[in-house]
Amino acid sequence: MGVVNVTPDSFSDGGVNYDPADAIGSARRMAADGAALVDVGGESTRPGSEGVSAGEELRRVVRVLEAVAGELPLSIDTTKAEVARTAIDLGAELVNDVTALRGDPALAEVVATGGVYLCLMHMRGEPRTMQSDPHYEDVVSEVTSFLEGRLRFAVGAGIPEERIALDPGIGFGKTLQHNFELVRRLDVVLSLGRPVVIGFSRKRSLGRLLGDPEAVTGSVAASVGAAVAAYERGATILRVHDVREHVEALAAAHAVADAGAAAAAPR
Ligand code: HH2
Repeated sequence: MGVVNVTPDSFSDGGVNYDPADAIGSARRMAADGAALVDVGGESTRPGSEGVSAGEELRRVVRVLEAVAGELPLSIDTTKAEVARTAIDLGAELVNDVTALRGDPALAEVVATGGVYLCLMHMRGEPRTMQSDPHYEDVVSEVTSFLEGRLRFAVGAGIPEERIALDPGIGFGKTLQHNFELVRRLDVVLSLGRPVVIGFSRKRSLGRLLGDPEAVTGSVAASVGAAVAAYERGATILRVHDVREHVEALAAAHAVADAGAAAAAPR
């Protein structure tokens, strides 16, 4: 899943794709580089961000969606029903909601009636405050039981279970240790029986891991390492900014897994 943030302030690519022409070019390049899906967003959820109105979000994303809809598979990164409805009308196939249907009470019905896929993500708190001293007794079991509850809620709202993916929400109300522990024990999240999305790409934990305590982004190389680790633990959707690098690394990791499967097959 390639990331196109049509925003001035996203934590790692803010401004890069704020001009619709740039965003359209990026989306096309990501698809050409091997992205199976391009996730378009018009609101930053970086730590400390305040959010924008639905009108502003639509102003940012509609021209991009209109230009590439039908040409490449799209998802919409939004918490708002109005934005999701317009994106679905324009051809988006997945709604990526970082609030896991807790933000806008009208969103579940929009997803259900639109017949599209849904990603439910874990977030502790809200973007404005989520990174101020997050605390868990056991991050993996708490995140997993939250996702299980949101999955039940979504199914109860009429969204078929087989259309739902789950995401532990790397960097959303979590310390560096929490983020790595969630990937290390991804089998617990996978035990819910749904595909798992991981978005470690360029996140600050990767920069802090490499020795900069004030980092607000992580390097591409560290992002690729985290993505491969997540893939090897069963994640099947990797949300990334640097598509080509990830596709190449994952092709190699996949070839290793495939070689193992071939060796184990009866002759
Ligand atoms: N991360 C971000 C935004 N949306 N969605 C899912 N499912 N998983 C994630 O990890 C995730 C997400 C934050 O990254 P980005 O979009 O690059 O930045 P910003 O929110 O500042 O626009």
